[in-house]
Amino acid sequence: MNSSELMRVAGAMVARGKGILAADESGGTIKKRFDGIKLESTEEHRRTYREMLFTAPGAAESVSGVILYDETIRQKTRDGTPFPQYLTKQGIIPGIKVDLGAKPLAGFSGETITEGLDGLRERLVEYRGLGARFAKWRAVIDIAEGTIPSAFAVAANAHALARYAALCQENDIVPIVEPEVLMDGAHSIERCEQVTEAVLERVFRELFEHRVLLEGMVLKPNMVISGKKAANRAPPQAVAEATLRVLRRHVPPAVPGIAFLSGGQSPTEATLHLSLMNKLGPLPWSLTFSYGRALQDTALKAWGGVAANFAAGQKEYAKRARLNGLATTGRYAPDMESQAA
Ligand code: 5MM
Repeated sequence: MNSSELMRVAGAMVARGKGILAADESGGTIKKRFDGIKLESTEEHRRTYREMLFTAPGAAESVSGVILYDETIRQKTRDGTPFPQYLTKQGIIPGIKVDLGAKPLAGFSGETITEGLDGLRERLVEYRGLGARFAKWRAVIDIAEGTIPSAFAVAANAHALARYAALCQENDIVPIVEPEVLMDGAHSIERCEQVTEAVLERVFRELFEHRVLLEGMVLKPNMVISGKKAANRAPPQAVAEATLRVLRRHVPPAVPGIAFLSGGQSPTEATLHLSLMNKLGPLPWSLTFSYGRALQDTALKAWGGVAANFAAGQKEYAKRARLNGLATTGRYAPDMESQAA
């Protein structure tokens, strides 16, 4: 394990003013996104869409890294440059999703365990050869009435996350550790806070026991937020304060950065929350974004699968990247939304 290389890459992933694009939608998820714009999910359409994002003029100023999917890391720009090489030339670090998805956890109805540890060492070696310098593994924790999440499901997922992280570091790949507490449902912000605390406590215990180098990883958590269907959703300032309270209690300062997922928040909500948190600094870690939907939704709609709208899609994506870049320093304000891209 090359600790100084891991620390250097982790630091670059969470560099001031920049964040990460999550473009690692698996086959089923990208199909769902394309269904929304009535576009067939063919390999060429997926390639074109990713090329639109990766080559967007100006985006590299606010994007430190991109999470790719197994298919995408092997694809090329239309002039034949492999995506990882193209990104690297722009100063953007290529990463790869290595989990194989959340599957039903036997014996625990309604809960999942993320799979993908078998053969992971060998896959990491291959991905590094293809240019990946960081990886991502997402554990999914749902909140529901009664006993969900169970302590067992939280522990099993935390254990898998830590095994993944240790394997990544063994192969000189920075692990993004993503324990996502879902915002589906009608739960309160208080319930989300309680569950997120329990999850992060367990995740860091497992990371410690698996001897993971905290300085060479990035945490990708949910924000502490009301469920989407909650009657009285907590306002942005309460989200920022509750999220920071939990992170301060459970994330050691040795971790260089925290890159949030957006989890179903609207693009503007996700940007505002990030900015408000950064305004509450100084913080012991860099606080940035690793958004999928919140960075892509407006770009996907502007493009709509139409060749003539390629530049319009790029403009929307670059705009969201820039506004989120500002949010990493607490300098975003909602009235910037109406300003030109
Ligand atoms: C881009 O979506 C990622 C892959 O999801 P699937 O495995 O379901 O296809 C997802 O893991 C993503 O990286 C994070 O959840 C962040 O995305 P959001 O949209 O929540 O910001």
